[in-house]
Amino acid sequence: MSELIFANRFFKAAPVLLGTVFVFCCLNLQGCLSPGNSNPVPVYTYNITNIYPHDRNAFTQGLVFEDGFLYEGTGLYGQSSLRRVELETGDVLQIYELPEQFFGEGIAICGNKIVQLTWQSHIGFVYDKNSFELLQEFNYSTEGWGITYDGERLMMSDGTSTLHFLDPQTFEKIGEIQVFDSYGPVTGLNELECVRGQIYANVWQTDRIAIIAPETGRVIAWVDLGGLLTEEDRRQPVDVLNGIAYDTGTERLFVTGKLWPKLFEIKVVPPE
Ligand SMILES: [Ca+2]
Repeated sequence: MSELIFANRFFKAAPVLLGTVFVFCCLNLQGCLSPGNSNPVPVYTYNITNIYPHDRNAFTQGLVFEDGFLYEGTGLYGQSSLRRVELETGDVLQIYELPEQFFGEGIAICGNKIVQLTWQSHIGFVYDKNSFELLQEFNYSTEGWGITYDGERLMMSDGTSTLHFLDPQTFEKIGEIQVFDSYGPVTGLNELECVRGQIYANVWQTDRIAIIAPETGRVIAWVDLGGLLTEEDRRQPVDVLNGIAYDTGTERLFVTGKLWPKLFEIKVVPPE
């Protein structure tokens, strides 16, 4: 009988206990995540240094600068491609068109190879950087969005807040980080670029780039790129900001967007 009474009391008390624990956790979580109670993430603005033409038909999903040229991966079924592009003119110097069943996504350059992801096919392609000859395919379990190379690892986004680290030889997964700011996880991570040891990430459907510490996943700054396109630029259909490339030699940073008529060289400006 006493065991029954104990059990009865326990189950009656359990919701109260669980409720107390839940409220306690929420208060603590709020304390951790509230921007007022943690170091606010600085928001950088930008200055435009140069404006270059960009193919209005390029649904930009990947952008890299190497050896004096832009390399661009484009998306959409039946329109996906890998391109070598002349910066100053926007002219497409070389193109490889993906089979129409593939929706091209991010690209990264590792040595003399170019890696290109596809959106939902779970297949990545590896090309010779000069000839664009298809050398190899590899598989991954998630969606493929953005990819970049830090000199040791490939870093890949999948539209969530996770960045996957891949071995550049075997394409096996070797680690991951969760990206967060003072409000919690940052989802929609898209095109990526390694810039001076940090990861720059477009956030899908926003005008913002997250600057991420690769060791922790913490967003150390936001770059607000609102206002890059003029009203005139937007008279024809344009899609979202997507595409970050960095020229390590001259420290130039380039950004563009899907179907944008322009590609911008910018400098990010920290708050005063
Ligand atoms: Ca990039």
